Amino acid sequence: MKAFDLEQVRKDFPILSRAVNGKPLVYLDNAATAQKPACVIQALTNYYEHYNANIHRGIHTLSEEATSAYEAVRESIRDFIAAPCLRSVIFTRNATEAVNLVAHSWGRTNILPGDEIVLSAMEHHSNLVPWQLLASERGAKLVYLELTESGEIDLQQAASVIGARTKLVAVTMMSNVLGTIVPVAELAKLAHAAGALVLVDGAQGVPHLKTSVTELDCDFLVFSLHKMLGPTGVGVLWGRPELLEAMPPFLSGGDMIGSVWRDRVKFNELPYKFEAGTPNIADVIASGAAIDYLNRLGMDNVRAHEIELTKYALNRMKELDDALVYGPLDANKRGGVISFNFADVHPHDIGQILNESGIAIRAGHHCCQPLMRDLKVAGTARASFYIYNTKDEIDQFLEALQEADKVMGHVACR
Ligand code: 7TS
Repeated sequence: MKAFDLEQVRKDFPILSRAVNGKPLVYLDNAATAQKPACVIQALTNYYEHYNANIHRGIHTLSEEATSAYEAVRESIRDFIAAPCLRSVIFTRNATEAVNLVAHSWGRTNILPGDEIVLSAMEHHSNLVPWQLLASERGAKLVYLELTESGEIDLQQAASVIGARTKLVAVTMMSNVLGTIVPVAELAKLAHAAGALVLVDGAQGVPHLKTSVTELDCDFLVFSLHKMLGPTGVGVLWGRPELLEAMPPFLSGGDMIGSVWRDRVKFNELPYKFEAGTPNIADVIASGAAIDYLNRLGMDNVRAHEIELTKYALNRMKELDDALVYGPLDANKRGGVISFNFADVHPHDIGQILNESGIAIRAGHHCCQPLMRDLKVAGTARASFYIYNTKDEIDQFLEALQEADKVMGHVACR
């Protein structure tokens, strides 16, 4: 039985009916951002047409409606990540801003000279550069979880790296390059035994895997709504409430205050302490429609669909003699992200040839330059799937790749 009605799902996404270079669009760049269903686009227009107002301040009807719609999304997100309480769900601009919030607020208060921050070797720059800056400011050190040959976390090495000096383990839930699903709960066990905290970068994980902060056993979780059918400009930080209570504000100004005197300020309570200024009201509200859409499909079905597509694509890619595929080969151990190279062909050339057939993939370093250095490549081509992708699209992708392989010439793969 099909996990959901794929044809109906495709009809819900207006953009999927457009053509690119005279061919129907095949959108395989979902790890960068996902497309938006009509209900999300309508939620945006509906807000602006009917109840556009600033929130948390007005006593008029429009402001009350906007405030309750905005706060209802906080509750949807709390439920989506199975968080125990609402006040620990904080809206940011994106996952990157949420990591920066933790690095500035928790990091500057808690990281001391000689402390170690443990990252994996496949982190996106967003979960790497903020820690580099913090470490150099505080005299702390970055330590890395190395990957196995198949691009997975080596738990034995992790156990040898996470220790008394570790203050934080900051890891991705799913790699945006290798697709690897990280055993976060196992790492959290090691981290907590060493007295360290765990931050999970859920930018790739949360849109594709059923998520529970309790099961992950993490202390902070960050993610971006635009990768899960929502608009751009909305991210989330979830943190353990007792940690967030003890943290100083990140940005300051309106909304994050309780009372202000000429010479001092008393901060607002959670979550508002971390939401300074007018937030991205419209996009948060439309994010709620995205969450509702994913809930209607069911995250288990989303995952099942992606496993099926990934299995199919990995299998078909074996037909390409010249292709080198990175990451775990077992679709159950990875998300729907397939990075690959043809020996001696620049990934940008692959991307351009595919674009001529209306197929959108990404090529480059994917904001993971240290991982590219480990892989000894400048970049990779990357196809990434979501709920609306089909096996037929993967066939078109494979045909175009075979064509590209012919055009670019055959060079034996290593
Ligand atoms: N973490 C991971 C694992 C990511 O894949 C990304 C974005 C981010 C953090 C940052 O998310 P943002 O919403 O704050 O920008 N990844 C990608 C990608 O792979 N291609 O484009 C963006």
